[in-house]
Amino acid sequence: MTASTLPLDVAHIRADFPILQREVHPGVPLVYLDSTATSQKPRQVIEVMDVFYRRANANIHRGIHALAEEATAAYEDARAKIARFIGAASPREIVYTRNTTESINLVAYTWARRNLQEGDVILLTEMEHHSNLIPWQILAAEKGLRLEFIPVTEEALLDLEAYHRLLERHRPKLVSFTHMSNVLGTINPAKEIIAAAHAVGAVTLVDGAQSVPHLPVDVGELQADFLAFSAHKMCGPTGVGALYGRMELLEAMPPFLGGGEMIKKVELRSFRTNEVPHKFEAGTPAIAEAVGFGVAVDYLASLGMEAVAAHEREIIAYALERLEEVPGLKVFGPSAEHKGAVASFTFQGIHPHDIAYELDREGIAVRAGHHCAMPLHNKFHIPATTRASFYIYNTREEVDKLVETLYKVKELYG
Ligand code: C6P
Repeated sequence: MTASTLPLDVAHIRADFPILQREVHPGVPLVYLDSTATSQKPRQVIEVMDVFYRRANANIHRGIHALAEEATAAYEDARAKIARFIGAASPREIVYTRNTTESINLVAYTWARRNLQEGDVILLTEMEHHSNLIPWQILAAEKGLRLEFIPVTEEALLDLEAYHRLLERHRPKLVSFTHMSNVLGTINPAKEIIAAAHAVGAVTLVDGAQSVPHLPVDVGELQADFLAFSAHKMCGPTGVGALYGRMELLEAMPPFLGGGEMIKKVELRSFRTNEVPHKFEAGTPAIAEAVGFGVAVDYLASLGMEAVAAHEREIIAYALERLEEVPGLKVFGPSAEHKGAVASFTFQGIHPHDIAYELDREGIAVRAGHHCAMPLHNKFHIPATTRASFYIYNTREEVDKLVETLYKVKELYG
């Protein structure tokens, strides 16, 4: 299959991403296989942010002048687009944050700190990114909470039987899990996990950092209580992310950070909080970035998330097939049908940093290391992996280039 017969019109998409036209070294074009770390940005996003600063820049929710009103409208329109993109009932259920990490911390420092008591259990999984682990470790130490973990099987899937047993045994107050692993690519059955958690009265938080950019995600369909995600992994800018929260929960939560915008009334020794979502948005936010986030969501919606997911299924199936041909290379993660477009691998004892260095010499950008998931690497008894990840603009030809270059690396280090 060539680029043009893939479920997306990849040639057309690639033309929207200026960075993909550049050479990384003289005469060496970029092959960007690191979208799990951050995606590239289409010109539509870059341009809207440029236009914002050229024409509409002002602080929001504060001024009465024309620019302030335009900036506020653009910021709030973007919130409405993000809400529609994930099927939220109202834009008010979208809280702007800096990123997924801050979204999860917001829940830890407000909802969880208010509602969890000593001895309560938070159920996580063994495949969490540090962002969905450390906030809970910090809170557990502060409040005497217990952390339990859904095990990962040898096939790199969550052990759902163990999950049901853990729910019965521990009756957790919160189940917080990654929808898609940034290392294994495992796509977890979020709807089933959430339904079972709700059956024992637990609140659920979905780490959507890797799912929202790559799969159709609808919070109504999932019945998620909280969903955290970042703009920069889904064609948007860095510095802005979102927390979706069910309105009833957001209404009852105390504020996160204190300062301007999150208040309705202030006296010297007291304050009254603003309405949701402003209650959680203290200080001047990343305004141009939020506007860029809205356009990123438009961009993905115009492609269609079903088509995005279908494209990635094609690419990862092809990548797995090609990588498995390479002697001495071992890809971690489940079989293609359970997997997003992420291939983390070890390669016959060659250090992942050496592999990444050699790939870079050929213009191929991958990530090497523990990918902020040290416990998961420990589970598989490896310190690090090399990770190639794919998105809407990647082609089979780029997979071929990766594989060819890996053969060269093997010759060099083998
Ligand atoms: N993973 C990676 O290279 P932030 O940094 O807050 O936007 O996203 C954090 C995060 C949370 N959960 C998952 C599953 C993630 O993959 C990430 C970010 C990047 O794998 C950067 S460490």
